[in-house]
Amino acid sequence: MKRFATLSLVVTLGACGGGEPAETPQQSAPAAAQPAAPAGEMTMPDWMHVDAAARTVHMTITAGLTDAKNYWNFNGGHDGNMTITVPEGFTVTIDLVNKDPNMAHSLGIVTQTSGFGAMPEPTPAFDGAITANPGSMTDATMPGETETIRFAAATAGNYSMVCFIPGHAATGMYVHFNVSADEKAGVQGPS
Ligand SMILES: [Cu+2]
Repeated sequence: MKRFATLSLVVTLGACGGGEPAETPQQSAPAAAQPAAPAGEMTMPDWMHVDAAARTVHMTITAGLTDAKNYWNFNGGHDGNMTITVPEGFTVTIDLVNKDPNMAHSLGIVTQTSGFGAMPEPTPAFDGAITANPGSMTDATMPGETETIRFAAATAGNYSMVCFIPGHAATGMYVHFNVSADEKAGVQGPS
């Protein structure tokens, strides 16, 4: 089912005073430095479940869980301010739920960890680690839909979870995704 939402644009009009000095023209700011990956203690949020005996991880990732970045976030994480860690060799199942009222999203795990362009290469780091039609505004995971992917986190290392809808990762729709060689699992950052 498609849902439609009305966007209200609130425009604040400044007073048109006659005698005020003109504002100094803004220089174009240099590109913001990539924020460091969060370093705090790992926690196990209720959206992530690890079965050590079965060597599986299940997580529910909601695009637009909060309104941060105009809903362009994964469980509220964006701009690399969250790190999800899974143990190497475990089978990872991710349910991508799209709660953004307006916009398609997608999810994939890639080797790139920063500096995303407008259209990230939709090549997953692990077989199966990407949702269908990930760059399509009309055929990716649409508002109200859920899509499930499953893959083996085969090789330890630092990866990213990104959205491939044009402009989303560049705007900040990515979080860190690490595969731990020493069986660690959990989340750092807002969760
Ligand atoms: Cu997106």
